[in-house]
Amino acid sequence: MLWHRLLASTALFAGALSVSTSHVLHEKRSVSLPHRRQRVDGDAIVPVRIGLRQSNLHTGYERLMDISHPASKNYGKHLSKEEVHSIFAPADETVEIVKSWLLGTGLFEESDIISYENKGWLAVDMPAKHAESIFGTEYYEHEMSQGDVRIGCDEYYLPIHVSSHVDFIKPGVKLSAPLLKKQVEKRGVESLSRGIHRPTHVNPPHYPGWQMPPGAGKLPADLQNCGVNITPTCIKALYDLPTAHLDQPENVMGLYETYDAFSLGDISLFFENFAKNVPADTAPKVISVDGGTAPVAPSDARNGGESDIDLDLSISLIYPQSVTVYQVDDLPNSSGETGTAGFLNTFLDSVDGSYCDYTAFGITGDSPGIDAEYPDSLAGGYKGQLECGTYELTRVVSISYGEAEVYLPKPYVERQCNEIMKLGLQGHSILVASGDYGVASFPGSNGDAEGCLSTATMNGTIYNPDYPSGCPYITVVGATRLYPNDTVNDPESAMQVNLTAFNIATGAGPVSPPYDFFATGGGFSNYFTPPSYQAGDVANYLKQDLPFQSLPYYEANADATNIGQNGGLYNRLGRGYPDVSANGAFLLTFVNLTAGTYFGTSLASPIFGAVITLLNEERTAVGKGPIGFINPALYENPSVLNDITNGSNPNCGSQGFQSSKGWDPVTGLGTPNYPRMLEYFLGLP
Ligand SMILES: *[C@@H]1O[C@H](CO)[C@@H](O)[C@H](O)[C@H]1NC(C)=O
Ligand SMILES: *[C@@H]1O[C@H](CO)[C@@H](O)[C@H](O)[C@H]1NC(C)=O
Ligand SMILES: *[C@@H]1O[C@H](CO)[C@@H](O)[C@H](O)[C@H]1NC(C)=O
Ligand SMILES: *[C@@H]1O[C@H](CO)[C@@H](O)[C@H](O)[C@H]1NC(C)=O
Ligand SMILES: *[C@@H]1O[C@H](CO)[C@@H](O)[C@H](O)[C@H]1NC(C)=O
Ligand SMILES: CC(=O)N[C@H]1CO[C@H](CO)[C@@H](O)[C@@H]1O
Repeated sequence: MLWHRLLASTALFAGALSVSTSHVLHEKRSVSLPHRRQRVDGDAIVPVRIGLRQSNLHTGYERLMDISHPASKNYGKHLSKEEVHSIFAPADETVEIVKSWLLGTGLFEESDIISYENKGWLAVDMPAKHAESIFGTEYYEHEMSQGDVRIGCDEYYLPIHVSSHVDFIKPGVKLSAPLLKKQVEKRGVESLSRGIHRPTHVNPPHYPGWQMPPGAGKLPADLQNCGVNITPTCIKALYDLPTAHLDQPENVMGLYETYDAFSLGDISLFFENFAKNVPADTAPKVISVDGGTAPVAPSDARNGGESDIDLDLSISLIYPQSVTVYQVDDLPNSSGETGTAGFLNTFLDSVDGSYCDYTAFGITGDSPGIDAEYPDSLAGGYKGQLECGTYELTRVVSISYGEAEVYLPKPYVERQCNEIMKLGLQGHSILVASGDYGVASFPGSNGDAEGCLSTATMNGTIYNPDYPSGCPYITVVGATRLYPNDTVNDPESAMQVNLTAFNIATGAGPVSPPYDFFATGGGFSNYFTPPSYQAGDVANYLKQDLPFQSLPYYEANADATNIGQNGGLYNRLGRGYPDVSANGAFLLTFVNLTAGTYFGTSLASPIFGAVITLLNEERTAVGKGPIGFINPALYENPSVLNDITNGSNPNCGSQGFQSSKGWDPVTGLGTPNYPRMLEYFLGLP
């Protein structure tokens, strides 16, 4: 990156701002960045990208409701890829206005302005002093933990007549270069291995001093200790899942993985011990997207447990149905080495070629500096071209990865969410784990130990909603748990676990803060408002007489620039998540051939994905199409789920939200009640 090299110079540019009264504030940062360094050298070349605003993006939601709402006469009438693309073809009317403004400054020649093929954005490489002058701002370097530097500004201005045609400028409020290492993290499937090495058979439970709960003695032996050791058998009992028997090519279940990779040795140990109906040599199909590779040897550093667990759970619940792993991005780009903050776009490109150069919310194609770029010249990098539309997308995909929503610019997230809406229109169900740190993002996010947000007056107390959970076209899955004295016939609670206390009980070493306390992720997006299918439920929750009512809140504005306003901790106007939940605690499994107990929403998302897969199979068997985007049908008829009413998701120094009757931002609408779901979804067209 050109400007990166030039930043080495420390010379300050003292350029005058040339903003007249005809300019308006276009974007402003609300949460100040902690590590601002010196002013950018005025002669450093900055690759400015001007995202052009599109006007034809707002009919998608109605169309999705039209085919996903159970009361609609068009329920289940999914569209073909071609139909979806023709509906959302980008308009291109604004480019001339922005271009003539740029030319009018006298700083650029026509040939300096690069207009991308479908006119979604304009690109001009210019000295920082020119960018500062035309945007009325000052660019600063921001140094992050690994010593990476990105540049950006706190606010910038545009002429009134241009502002309405522009979504955003980058670098701007959005910083322009790779920085934080490994922002995309596995959904903390916390390893709690207790020194049991290379076993062939494990005798659960691993919970010393545990006594069989009252009533458990009447249950079959393999259901007696589900409160401290969840197995596929326990999960089937909790949700009344049948033993799967169908194997239809159209219902292969998909798993998204990046960096982390499964090991055949581990999953086969799981099947041998806990899912005896699955042959021990059962393996998924692996699709390598842009150089991703799997499986790896059990002892490989990339075998962190995430992929193993996704496969353990999905395969054991849907076998003989098969599973496809989309192993996304080459090593340099997926390891965090190159600092990419985005992680879903290259996957979406690979399954929908039109997304590669699709324009929405002012962005065309992938975002350099946020998304991986191919061919990748780094050692071990993928040398081919970016894969566009190379693969078919499975009907159901579970994603157990995430990061803080505010790490990504709102238009970037909106464009991606719009693509997920398009996949819903085509009958796909996209699920994501809601996160494991309650109302915070990952520990360390946003420069805060717990992963909470700050303002000038609030230090790490503002809730930090997760991405991509805010997207209302995703089914966001939270986690539940049983307590040790519970059986599968007791109601579950929200997943919360003190890992240090657990480790003390099991004889393993302590877990250091802030990793020592897990709580299912939930809350309210700062970028998205509640979709109509959810609005009533969110409003009901916000009326309930629960302890969270004592927490101050804010109402996020359209650009989410007022996070934390008036001392508020959460956005009372946001899309609430999760939508649903499933068990995410006490999974005894094998990673690096070593037994350990795992917790997290990473467990919950593949379980819920398996449930949708089973339902799709039953629908296929009677000649019906897939369920596709499931949220509107579930919110319309929540009685097909077990409402979870106990527990909460604390963090950021406060109590978080409380689970309650009906939808709540802790466990959503609840866990699957398979017989009711089956009856309901078989009854829909
Ligand atoms: C896997 O286990 C082996 C043997 O116990 C150990 O040497 C190796 O470091 C482990 N690998 C990882 C990535 O922890
Ligand atoms: C914020 O709180 C953390 C942890 O208590 C502390 O280390 C840090 O110095 C505080 N920062 C400010 C700006 O007060
Ligand atoms: C388990 O539940 C029974 C009956 O409610 C109670 O008597 C017992 O004390 C409980 N045990 C623990 C360890 O909480
Ligand atoms: C977790 O448990 C440990 C040991 O009992 C305790 O010291 C610690 O305060 C607990 N942490 C939280 C966050 O409750
Ligand atoms: C409800 O959740 C709390 C933790 O928030 C837990 O201590 C308690 O045991 C749960 N109650 C039941 C009945 O499961
Ligand atoms: C955004 C990002 O960091 N992607 C990297 C992927 O790999 C290529 C080739 O090494 C880098 O140039 C990109 O920066």
